[in-house]
Amino acid sequence: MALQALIFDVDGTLADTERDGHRPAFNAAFAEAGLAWLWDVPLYGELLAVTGGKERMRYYAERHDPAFLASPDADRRIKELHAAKTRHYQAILEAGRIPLRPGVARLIREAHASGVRLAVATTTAPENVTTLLTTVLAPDAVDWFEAIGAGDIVPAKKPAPDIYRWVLERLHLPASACLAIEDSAIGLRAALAAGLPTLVSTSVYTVGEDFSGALAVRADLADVRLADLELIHPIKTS
Ligand code: XBP
Ligand code: MG
Repeated sequence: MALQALIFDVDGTLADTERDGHRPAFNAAFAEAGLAWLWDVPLYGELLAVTGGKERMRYYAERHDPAFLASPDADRRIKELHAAKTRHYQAILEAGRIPLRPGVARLIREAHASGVRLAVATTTAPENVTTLLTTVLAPDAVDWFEAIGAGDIVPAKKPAPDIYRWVLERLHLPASACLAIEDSAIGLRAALAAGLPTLVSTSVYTVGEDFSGALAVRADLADVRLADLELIHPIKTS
């Protein structure tokens, strides 16, 4: 079975969203809530070891503000902080401040036009995916994707393979017929654990990570055509 579907990671792969999108949105939510938490660029790079915004805040608080977690309403506050962060992040996206990375729009359009199916597997909240796609790709771009696996749809986030497995079930395809496109070692591990051949397009925070097991590693998708993906994909039509 030849290449039937592309499954895209979102943050870092479709767009470099972390440093100038998610990070300032977290900081705006912290300031609004009167918290003295401030995630600078290097600290945020370390915190990316934990996927999922709620999980990342909890991890930070465990190390830097245990008193916050000791409070009986800590879970509710984390949820509220995350909702506020998502609101700030949406505003950043809607202002057009986060462009798609080189080659992304062309590759997605090429796949869509050629009948190669499209899906998304991400740990970010679903509304962040739809806003990104509609603001910087096309107003109807969400409809081009047959499955959007995002956020809390599965409890175990990347590097667990669950979100990729969820997407594969939705597509009714074996992993070997698909290709995942990821930017991080954590995402690559998730995709490989689901059995997916994976191309890495490195991003601001992930350059230099260990991408063992990837089909190929590129600096971006600028020169990556659908035909190139069909060539590197391990399963070919005979
Ligand atoms: C990136 C992530 C997310 C975002 C924040 O996901 O790790 O946690 O940083 O998103 P991916 P939320 O690379 O899988 O797209 O705050 O919405 O959780
Ligand atoms: Mg990513």
